[in-house]
Amino acid sequence: MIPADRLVIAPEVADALHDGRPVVALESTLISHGLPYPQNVEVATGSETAVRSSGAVPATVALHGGRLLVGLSRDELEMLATAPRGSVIKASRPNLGYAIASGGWGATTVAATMIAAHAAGIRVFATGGIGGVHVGAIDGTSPTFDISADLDELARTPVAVVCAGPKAILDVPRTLEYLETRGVPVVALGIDEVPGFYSRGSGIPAPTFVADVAGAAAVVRAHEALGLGSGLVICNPVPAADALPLAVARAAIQDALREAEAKGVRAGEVTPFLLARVAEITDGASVKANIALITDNARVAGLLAGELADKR
Ligand code: PSU
Ligand code: MN
Repeated sequence: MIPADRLVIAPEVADALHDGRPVVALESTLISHGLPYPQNVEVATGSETAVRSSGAVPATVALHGGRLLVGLSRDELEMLATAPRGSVIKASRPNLGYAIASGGWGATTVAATMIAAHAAGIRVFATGGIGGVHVGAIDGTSPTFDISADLDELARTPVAVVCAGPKAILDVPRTLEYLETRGVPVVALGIDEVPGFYSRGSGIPAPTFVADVAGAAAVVRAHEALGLGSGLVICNPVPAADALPLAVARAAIQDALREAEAKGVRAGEVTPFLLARVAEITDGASVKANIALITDNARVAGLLAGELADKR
């Protein structure tokens, strides 16, 4: 358990949790490292608004001053979004202690946000895409072993994570296999394929799927009741109006991956490089899709949290 002096829960969030009202956690790495300013603030506030429109209270998670913050004020959100590049630590489970010890600003990944959400008693969390097994992680001429800590966090922390599927720049089939091995349910919402992040489908059959949010809530409730201890991945496809055709997204990602390989881009630079190249190749359409899916996931997570709170 995280002691109270390391965890600051915003009053509005604490009140909602105390009353058993729905709360949705939101991550902050996509604010500090995922999107450029000012789109990052727009998405962050847009996600909070979407959670509220679904009748739930948003709790954006970050860390500052040696403490995890669950629920940011407007000023704190703005500070995080406008902080000079490199001054905000991208905090995941491995470096969470380091980030807390630094005393400065840290943005939380899916893994770190799950840790904070669970400590605060929040059951539902919305993001864009989860981290996963990177292309070449296990099958390159020189395997990188680059597998996100998000996957093992999902295996050990019971929070339902609403996303648009694993990030499309990842090795999606192996990410799904890894989640299966670690006992993490992957549930597609309103589609029988794993959502393709930028595109609605991926061509990969969903391990399990439900028709609607009520169906997802029933799965989450049963999963929690069994005390399985793991989280769940609830995959909500990007809204049709802003989706990229699967072939377009795939071609852009293939080109970006080839360039990254040729340029020898490595480690933490891989994701930002790929996202930026895909944005250029698709003439900004991928950024539009990314923003739309993040906001819609927040809306759906709000509805899910509402269903769960109703039938406590
Ligand atoms: N998906 C995006 N943009 C992002 C992320 C995911 O479209 O910035 C972030 C999330 O916070 C996720 C993290 O948890 O990237 C995964 O990073 P890594 O692969 O280094 O664990
Ligand atoms: Mn990684």
